[in-house]
Amino acid sequence: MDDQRSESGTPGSVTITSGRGNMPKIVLAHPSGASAEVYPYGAHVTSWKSAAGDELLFLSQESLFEPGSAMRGGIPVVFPQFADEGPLPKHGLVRTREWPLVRTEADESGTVSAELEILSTAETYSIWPHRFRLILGLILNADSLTVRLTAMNTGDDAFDFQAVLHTYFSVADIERTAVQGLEGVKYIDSLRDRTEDVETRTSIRFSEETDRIYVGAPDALRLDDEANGRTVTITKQGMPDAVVWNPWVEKSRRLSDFGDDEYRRMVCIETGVIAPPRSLAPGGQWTGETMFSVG
Ligand code: TA6
Repeated sequence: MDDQRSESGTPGSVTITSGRGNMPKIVLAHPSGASAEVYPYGAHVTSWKSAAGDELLFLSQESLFEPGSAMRGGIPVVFPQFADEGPLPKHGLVRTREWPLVRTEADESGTVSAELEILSTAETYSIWPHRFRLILGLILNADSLTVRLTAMNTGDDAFDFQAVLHTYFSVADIERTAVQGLEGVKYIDSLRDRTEDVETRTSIRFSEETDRIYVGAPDALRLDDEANGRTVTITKQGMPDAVVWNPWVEKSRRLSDFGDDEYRRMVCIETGVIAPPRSLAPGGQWTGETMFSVG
């Protein structure tokens, strides 16, 4: 059913509490029982729970919650550079900076939404000499979470950017996990000197480290978390590319903020603009969004 109205007609809520590391945390609560949590630090979504109370996102037990470090898990926001594809810090500038909460709404239908915003500063300008404004919008319904990212060029020169929602999903067993929808799609293999190839598998399964950028991926993808008996549908708009990442054994050991065995319980399916980067003219605006739904 598409009707998101709560039985009682009561709206949901948005509240601000103290999160991990004493950082403020925003909690969106839908009348169905579904919820989402986002930290203004990084506009980092750290939790999305279904109406039944099941956590859909992975957050590492070892994640740091401190200024200067990115959180490990949830939905890091990558901008304006993906990974180490340029001279900026890995995954860009905004996952380790504050995004104030600028708007909330909980309407009669039950939908709960919030927007966080970050503006370039003299400090970001000293690292990346461009002026920008980004808005991360969250829209929570009973069965879905939509994450909408808008980038605006508020400066006088055009800039190129990459933008990604680096979503970590929680799965019960990586060896009983499949990603569907990428057959026939060209990919760049980040583990093999960026070699390009075409995905031949209908179902992507995991038995080794995987780190691939799928270029021009279909807008509907599916995550089958078989051991949990759960399927998450990923529907993107304005975000042409997708990344599938699992660090497997060795890389997990190398990541100081990630448990050695945690690769078994997560997979990243990332959505965004990567290859090629997008150009934004002065005054220009780009919006991409991804809806995660659980059946
Ligand atoms: O998107 C995949 C990736 O670029 C991987 O190469 C992997 O290192 C991951 O992101 C996490 O990056 P991080 O900087 O958060 O350790």
